[in-house]
Amino acid sequence: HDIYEVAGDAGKKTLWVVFVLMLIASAGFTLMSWKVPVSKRLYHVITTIITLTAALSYFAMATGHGVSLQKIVIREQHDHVPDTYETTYREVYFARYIDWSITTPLLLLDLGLLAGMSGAHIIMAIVADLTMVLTGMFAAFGSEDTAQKWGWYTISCISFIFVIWHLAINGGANARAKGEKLRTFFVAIGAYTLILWTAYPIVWGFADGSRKVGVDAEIIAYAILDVLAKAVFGAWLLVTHANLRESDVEL
Ligand code: RET
Repeated sequence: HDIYEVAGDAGKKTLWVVFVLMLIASAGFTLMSWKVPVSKRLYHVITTIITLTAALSYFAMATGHGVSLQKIVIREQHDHVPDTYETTYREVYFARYIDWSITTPLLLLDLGLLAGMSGAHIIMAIVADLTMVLTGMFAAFGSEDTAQKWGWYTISCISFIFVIWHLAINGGANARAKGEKLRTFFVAIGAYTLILWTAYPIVWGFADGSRKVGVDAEIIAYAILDVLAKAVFGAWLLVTHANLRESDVEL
């Protein structure tokens, strides 16, 4: 009578739906790239890699890869039978962290190029971002309510704050220098990104963290966030880029 927290039908269907949506987005971004000269395709390429990577990650999760059944906690049973224990297992979808370690740096690259940040500043934001994702993965593999688990979570959140702070301060200053139109767009898509990205550690806290939310709800919450943060973000960026000369990247 161990307890298993695993995906049900709703979760599994959701994984397949997002796989298809990410493929459609990738195809759409590729078609859009063919409408502009090669020299203007950098955002298209970056953004297509983002949704393609997500498609691979969702294919993995939908087919049962990239997920491990993690032993979370062992409790003594209080049914007057001595020495009997109940173990709780929960699925940890570690494919997400592999996905995020590729896609979140590329999202930051999109935003960094848009703002006109220097290579060095973009790399600093990306290193903090990778620290956030990898320490978040260690948190996910911790046992229930340990200092280890929440310690990693705290380190991940601090890294996240550094990413945001860096993008807002350095990115904001550079975007301002590129004129009013670009600054307005950077602030809008930056705020959109900030709100969505902030939802991830909140979902994590209720799902992987305190396990108040089941695996299906976790899958659905991340699915909505992933579609908004990757596919909708990408569409918005590419459509705006087509009509905003200041966003052109000189390499
Ligand atoms: C974790 C848990 C530990 C604390 C923090 C997290 C932040 C995750 C973020 C993920 C963003 C993902 C995106 C994916 C694809 O579009 C690892 C959940 C701070 C910010 C944008």
